[in-house]
Amino acid sequence: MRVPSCESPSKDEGPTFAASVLPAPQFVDDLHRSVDRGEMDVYYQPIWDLATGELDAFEALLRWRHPTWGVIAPDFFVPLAEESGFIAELGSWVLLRACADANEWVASGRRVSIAVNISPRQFELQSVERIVGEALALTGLDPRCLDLEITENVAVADVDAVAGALRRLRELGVGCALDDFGSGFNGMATLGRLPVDGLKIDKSLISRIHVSETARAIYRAVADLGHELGARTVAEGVEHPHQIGLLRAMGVDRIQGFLVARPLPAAQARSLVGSRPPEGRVPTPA
Ligand SMILES: [Ca+2]
Repeated sequence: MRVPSCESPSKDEGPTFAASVLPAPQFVDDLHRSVDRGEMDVYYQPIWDLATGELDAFEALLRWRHPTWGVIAPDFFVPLAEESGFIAELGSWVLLRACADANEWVASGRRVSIAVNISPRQFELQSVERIVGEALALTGLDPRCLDLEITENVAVADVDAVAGALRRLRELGVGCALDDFGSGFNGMATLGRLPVDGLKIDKSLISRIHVSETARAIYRAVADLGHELGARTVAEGVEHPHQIGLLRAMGVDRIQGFLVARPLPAAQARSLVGSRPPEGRVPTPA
């Protein structure tokens, strides 16, 4: 099995392992033991409100510190976990951990939401409604502080069953955002069938908005679509200062990206709760 050269998803820990050939079975075995061995960690990438400049939420992102290969990006190991079914255990673990951390931050006095990615495979393998309910009950987190991020690929599962589960969770106050919107071809259809209240616009659409009128027009159309549907929009992958003013002019609600904040360990994320982004790198309050 060829392991792609990859770097930490936050780019803040340097390169991980170089392109190599690993024995797949051993690698998957390692993955299955990673949680018990304490090698998995959850990092939190801030999401800022574009109008107020204040911290609004964190997206929980997995890190795997392999004892031999170093930090391995989720882009590589999550597909393996989905293939083997381990994603059910891993997904439950992340959800519980993220809810516990978020509840601690909320208890400190300031409301902040936590966004947790749910794999389409999880809907096939387990009751997402049940594990969300268990995580909320075990941690005491206010359901209104939890957002689930799902991708359009969720349509490979029974989309009506998924929609039903999400509606019931929504009645509890749990939010749901369609992730990486604009990266595929079926997003529009999925958007119409699922009760989403958030739209995360894929980072592939933002990269040229500060240099191309065409790119801006496409981005504006996607953001307008989200607003027409009553969804809060999040710009993913904000990495250029000139993008912020353009996003504000388009009425985008929130921003996430290396320009404003990289994924942080839990302790650093906690210290950010209630703060504003560093001066000069952030939109000033509208
Ligand atoms: Ca996501």
